[in-house]
Amino acid sequence: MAYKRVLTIQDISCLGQCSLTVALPVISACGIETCVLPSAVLSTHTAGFSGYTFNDLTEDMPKIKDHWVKENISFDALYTGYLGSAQQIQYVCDIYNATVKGALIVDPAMADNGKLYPGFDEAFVEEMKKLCAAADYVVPNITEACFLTGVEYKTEYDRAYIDLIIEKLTSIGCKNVILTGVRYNEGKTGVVVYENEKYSYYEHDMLPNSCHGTGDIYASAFVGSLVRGKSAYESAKIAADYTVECIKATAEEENHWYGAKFEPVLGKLISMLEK
Ligand code: PXL
Repeated sequence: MAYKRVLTIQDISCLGQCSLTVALPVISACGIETCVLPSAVLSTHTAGFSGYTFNDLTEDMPKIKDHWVKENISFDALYTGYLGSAQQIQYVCDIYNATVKGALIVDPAMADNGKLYPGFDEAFVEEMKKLCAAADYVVPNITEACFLTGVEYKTEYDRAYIDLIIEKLTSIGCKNVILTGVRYNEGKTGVVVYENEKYSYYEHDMLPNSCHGTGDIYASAFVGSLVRGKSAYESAKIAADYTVECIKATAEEENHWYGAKFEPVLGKLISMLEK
């Protein structure tokens, strides 16, 4: 396997098992050099903690890009997650155009369970649509897909609803879509992979406990596998199986509410990738 270098742009939540503290170890475990550009530094993530600090690093982005361009630095892929401001989206596009030779993978990390995360608004969603339109792969959950498309958020739905979301995502310019958290059957959940205009679905057991940060674990494992050269469907499946292992590992301890214990099962991810 050729040695690949990925750039990921998302926040550092100092504590919280999300964003860069997940992407860096997970993609590195996939055997890929992982360079990081923090979009913001927070003392914790914003889901369940109060009084967290938030240092927006928007102004660093163009300076970092200029230095990389001067040094002739380039990346094989760019993976974006939680961004710190609407203005960052144009800077991210500039960084992509100036330094990245391969795929753009966008996790429009901004919402879950029918709601935007604190600090995000319609102006951010509008900018995020532009980044998604430029991406080779977008990895939204259903809430994020609804904000991007204007489709009403539902928790009970059928295949026609998911087809409508996919159709609307493609009409705003999304090329390939990995839609997470798609539940058609009791006790099950899964992921829709819409690639080259073809729909596939990977279904697996839905565990009783849910954890914060699983979207970031999922997207990071997807990116690691994709950049290693696996297909989008195989990567979506590996990422789902790995995320299930993380949730199972977390269920063993009741008080671990803020994130998923992805570290003890990194070996399982590596084994899945080697098959
Ligand atoms: O996991 C998504 C995420 C990333 N970064 C920060 C968050 C969240 C979700 O709430 O608050 C800072």
